[in-house]
Amino acid sequence: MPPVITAFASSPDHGQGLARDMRVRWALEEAGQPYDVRLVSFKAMKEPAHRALHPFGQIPTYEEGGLVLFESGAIVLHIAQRHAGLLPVEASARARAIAWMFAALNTVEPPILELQTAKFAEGDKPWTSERLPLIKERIRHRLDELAVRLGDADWLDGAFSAGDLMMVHTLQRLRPSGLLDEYPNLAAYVGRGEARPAWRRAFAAQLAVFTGQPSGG
Ligand code: GTB
Repeated sequence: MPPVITAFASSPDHGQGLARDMRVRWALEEAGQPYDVRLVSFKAMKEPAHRALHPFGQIPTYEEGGLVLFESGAIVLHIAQRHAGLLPVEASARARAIAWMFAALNTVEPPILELQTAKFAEGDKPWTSERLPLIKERIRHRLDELAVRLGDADWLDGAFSAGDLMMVHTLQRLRPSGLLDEYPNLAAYVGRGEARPAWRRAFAAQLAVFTGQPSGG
């Protein structure tokens, strides 16, 4: 039985791949593993059946045999540890790739999430116009550092890894703000991620949820 993941029945981004099931889909595609998807409504996410899988009532989740996982980072790490293609075999390189996964989630993503919250959840608050430039500066600070480290390399540490997968998906959320385009090497890095056949298959599959058209894969 293939693993079953959960995704939005109706994603607010209209299938643009920004919801975090995209990370799991992409990892499974990189690993060449088939999977099934169970779509959940916002209402169903908060009901006991889904909360039994995800204590915070969110997507994505991952069910495989008796194993149930939540948190996109933990799910991608699980997939990467079980299947070839997402983590180097050599122990030190493997540890460094995992460090990049954590860097994406713990160091780069938090200010990006702050920007989303400020814009979409607190956009009507009186302090938001003053707060937005501060948040953008915090993001730029991280992007400056990341851009220097990446330099003109294709990927963060040698071959493409789960660290790049998490970082590319994290950075994609910045695109509408224009901040990503201030960093040509990071924009090109995200473009390389999106050019990967596995990314394209994953994107087509989650877009098909929105369009109702089969993704062909
Ligand atoms: N840390 C968790 C993880 O990495 O798995 C965070 C999970 C999470 O935030 N899930 C979101 C969710 O279920 C979907 S991905 N939200 C519903 C809720 O909390 O009630 C976040 C997301 C949502 C929508 C867009 N979008 O439309 O652009 C982008 C990202």
